[in-house]
Amino acid sequence: MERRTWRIGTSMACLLAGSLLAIGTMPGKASASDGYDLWLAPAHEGAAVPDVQVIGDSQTLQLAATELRRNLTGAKLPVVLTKALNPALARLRLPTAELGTEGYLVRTVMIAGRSSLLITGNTDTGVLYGAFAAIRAQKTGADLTKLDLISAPRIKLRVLNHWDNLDGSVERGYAGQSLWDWWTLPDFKDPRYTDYARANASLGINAIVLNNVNASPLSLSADYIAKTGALAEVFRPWGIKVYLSVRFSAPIELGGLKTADPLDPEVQAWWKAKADEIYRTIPDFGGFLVKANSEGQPGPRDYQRSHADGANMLAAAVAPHNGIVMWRAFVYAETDPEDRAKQAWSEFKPLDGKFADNVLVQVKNGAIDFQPREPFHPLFGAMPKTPMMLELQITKEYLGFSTHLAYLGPLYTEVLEADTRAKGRGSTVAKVIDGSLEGSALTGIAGVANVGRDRDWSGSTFNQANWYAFARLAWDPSLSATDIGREWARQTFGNDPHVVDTVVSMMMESREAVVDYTGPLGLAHLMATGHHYGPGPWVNDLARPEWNPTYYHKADRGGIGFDRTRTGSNAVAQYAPQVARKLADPHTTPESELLWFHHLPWDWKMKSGQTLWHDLVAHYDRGVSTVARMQQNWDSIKDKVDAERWTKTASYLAIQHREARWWRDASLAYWMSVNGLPLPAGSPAPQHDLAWYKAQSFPLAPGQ
Ligand code: GCW
Repeated sequence: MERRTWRIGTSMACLLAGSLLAIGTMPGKASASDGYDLWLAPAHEGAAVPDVQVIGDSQTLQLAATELRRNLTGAKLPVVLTKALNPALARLRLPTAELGTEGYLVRTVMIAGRSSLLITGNTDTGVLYGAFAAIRAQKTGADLTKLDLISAPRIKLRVLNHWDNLDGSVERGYAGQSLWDWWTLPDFKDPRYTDYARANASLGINAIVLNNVNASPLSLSADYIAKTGALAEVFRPWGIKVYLSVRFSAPIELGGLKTADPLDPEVQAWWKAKADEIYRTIPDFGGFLVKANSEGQPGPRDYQRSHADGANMLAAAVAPHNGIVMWRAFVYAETDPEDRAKQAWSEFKPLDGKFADNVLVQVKNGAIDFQPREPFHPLFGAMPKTPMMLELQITKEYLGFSTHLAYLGPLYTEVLEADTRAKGRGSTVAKVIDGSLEGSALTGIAGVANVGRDRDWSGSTFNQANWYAFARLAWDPSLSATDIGREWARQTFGNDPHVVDTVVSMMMESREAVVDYTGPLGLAHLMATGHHYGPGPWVNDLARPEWNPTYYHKADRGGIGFDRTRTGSNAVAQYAPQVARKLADPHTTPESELLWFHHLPWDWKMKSGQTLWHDLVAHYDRGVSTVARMQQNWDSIKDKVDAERWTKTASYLAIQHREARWWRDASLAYWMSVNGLPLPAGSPAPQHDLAWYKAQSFPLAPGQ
């Protein structure tokens, strides 16, 4: 890769100061950065280039060597890159079996009489991951001569889902236009595609779905297959396969057939021929991702066929090429009066065991829709015979777009650590998706990408941490959100302990702040319509009942919350009995999920001893004051962070503070209009009346 794409626009002096910081010796100001380098800022120009020896011949090994030469500083020993099957390593008796197909080992050993840093794996990609692991270790303060790393990913498919449209827009994208310039592909391969692949490879992402799940049939046309092929070529040496979202009715729109019925032989033949065509151009094409019978998308239910019928038809088309199908369980229908939170389980649970071997069912973390907090989805643990993928949202559709600082590590680990109790204690969501609970061979995790053409890729420096955290957890779902945050902060801002501590403390309280000011105590889906920007708890006039916030909070003079117990929708019964029992009783339901499962009177006594109303207000207040504290923290490291990133973050925090107050005030003004209660003493009145909040309109909000 060309150096120029990784240029940091600044003076040598700053570069030097920054890189010294990076090895943890000198406090000072991190070098200026526009964020393009992500967590991979290169070593400074003057640093001694390490002696890197590659044994073997592949583009991937060469890329690994280039990375080490660019990034390692002060390596006192030679670095040797080679695959583990190299006979020269036999006498070292390395635990290669532990490494699988993508794992790595990094260790100081004697090779040809010289103490060397060996980076190895069973495959070229494993070696590449090892090189990035060594770089990461050094950048976070480890001594290269003492490195002893062995690691293999716990999840096979570590996927980014792009919701990118062919016209360049990105659904729920807040970092500019799509990275893919479909117009100039396949002829022009923007160097940025390589930089993107490299960033993903540095964290072990091995799969990219290029296009939106609300898919255009055109992406399966011959022209677009060629374009996809060009991207696949760029990604291949970085260990990344491409996948496509497909529109279920493509045989009609593209193929001119009269039906897309999955049991129709002509339809099956069309998909088979289409898969063959794709694989002729892209022999290692990964497979398909499908959103069917959801939010207006076509699907097998249009023909009275099941989701398994639909998925299996596509699975049969890609199976001869070792392709897979990721079939989303994010389904709910306006024609179905059942509680929206129950519909996916009702539809999919009976299909357990009916999916082909190369199908994974992709399930969002919660049963509704990527809200700032949701209880874990009841499908986890409920389909033991079906490989189940977890889908997380990295882009912050419901957590303040690109401007609010919300580190999602704690959201991700909260769901991964949730105990489904499907097979007794410790049946965590992580174990469901890494296959260890049921012994599934096919495992996967997907994140809805937050990247675009913004110079800093993700719309803000701190949004990069969410991409980073997703990928690190995809590799090892047992990592802690704090450790990941610390690791990211060190690579992003340098190793000054004060900076790292400050940044990590901001990150670790940020997601809870968003929960507090947008939807505390288990409230959710209270946002304004369409663009989902800002509060709209009063909205109750949309065509479909479950699109209205009032459907979710059910607030009235008597109380607030959605009764999902036996007296209500009984969604709790979809969980394993031990979990269901706990959630059926408001006294044993975690207060953070209270109003998700229960409709309670405003004067319900909370664990704090206060009424529900008072606690609710306290959460809103806490949300706003946490953002104020984050601002103060950021101010305290002004002289330690480069002006470019500091200023942008400070401006964004100011936006967040204003909008946190807006969310709080609008929500409280509305709740008070419903319950007629005064605010507790000391809690400031909303800045405007309810009518003012209702009158706000944002037709140009991004990401739609
Ligand atoms: O959260 C909702 C979004 C839609 C999205 C949908 C989904 C791609 O508002 O924009 O569509 O989820 O996940 O399919």
